[in-house]
Amino acid sequence: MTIGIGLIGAGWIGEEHVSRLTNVITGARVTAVSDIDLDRAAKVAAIAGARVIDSPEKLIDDAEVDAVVITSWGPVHAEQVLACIAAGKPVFCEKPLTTDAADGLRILEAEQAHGSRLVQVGFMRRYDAGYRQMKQIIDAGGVGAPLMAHCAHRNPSVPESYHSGMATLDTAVHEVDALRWLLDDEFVSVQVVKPRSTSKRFEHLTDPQIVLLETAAGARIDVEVFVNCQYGYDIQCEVVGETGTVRLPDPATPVVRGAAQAGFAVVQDFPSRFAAAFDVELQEWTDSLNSDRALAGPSAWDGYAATVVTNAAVRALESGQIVPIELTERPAFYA
Ligand code: ISE
Repeated sequence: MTIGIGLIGAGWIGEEHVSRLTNVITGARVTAVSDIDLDRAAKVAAIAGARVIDSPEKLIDDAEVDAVVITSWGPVHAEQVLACIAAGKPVFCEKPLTTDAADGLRILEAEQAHGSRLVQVGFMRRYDAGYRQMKQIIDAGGVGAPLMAHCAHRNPSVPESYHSGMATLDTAVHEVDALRWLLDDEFVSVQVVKPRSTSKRFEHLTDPQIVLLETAAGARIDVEVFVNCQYGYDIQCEVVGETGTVRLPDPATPVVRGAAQAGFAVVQDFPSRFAAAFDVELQEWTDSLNSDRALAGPSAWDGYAATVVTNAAVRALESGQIVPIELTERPAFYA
């Protein structure tokens, strides 16, 4: 069976996903694209030979759209996801599921009222081979009970539109989800520490930031977010357990020796760093829709929980305080 996909939001990630769904993923075909910029929508739709539909609402209701991929701007995700649930259509929503945790609660309620899972959130690190190996090792007890994790999330640079809150809302949100998943634990508090700022940033930005998280089981996680590091796109993660440590491998790439040095190239952007993860993520999503298996990827609960943490982190950045993270009780539906 081939699932008809409608894509909302034809920015660069939308374009990447349309190319991926057209050229890499089997069992799905992009049938419709919508974007407020109709020229952009037309350009991206052309990749798949899809139709342009001039509103997200019409796209969601379209007869050729069996499932929806949302790659629009974060603040409009909530209403678009809710419209998909109302139409009873599966929806893959890029992170963040919502920018405001209260909207996440509305999505949880709507999906439970529908009675089965429709929502998957695009936390692609869960599909990265290195992270999956770490997860297997931790779950098998390979390092004992996790006590700490040290993470770094570095981008070479960010545009002027990137503001200080985005360090958690947009960037460290990946570590928030990956660590909840790796440790199978929820966060209970967050603090954001500001080291000396780099001179290589736009004046308004606090960069780097260190995000300190505490889990319900008492594990402590530090995430260095440094989005103007200049040298590359670098993701590091080490989990320290009672009997050992496990570290995310760097992407496999040749080690070159010469000129009295040995080293390997550092990836420059996240589409390259996580290209394979994006492929696996959308293929597994498509396969589960085609097989009628329940969705197994990051759920609306995961999207909601991540937003509660990142909203608290923004308050922590602004106040300099340790901010408690208060999740609603996890519904059995999301057990
Ligand atoms: C971007 O939205 C991402 O998802 C990237 O993984 C992250 O590194 C970057 O900082 C974000 O802006």
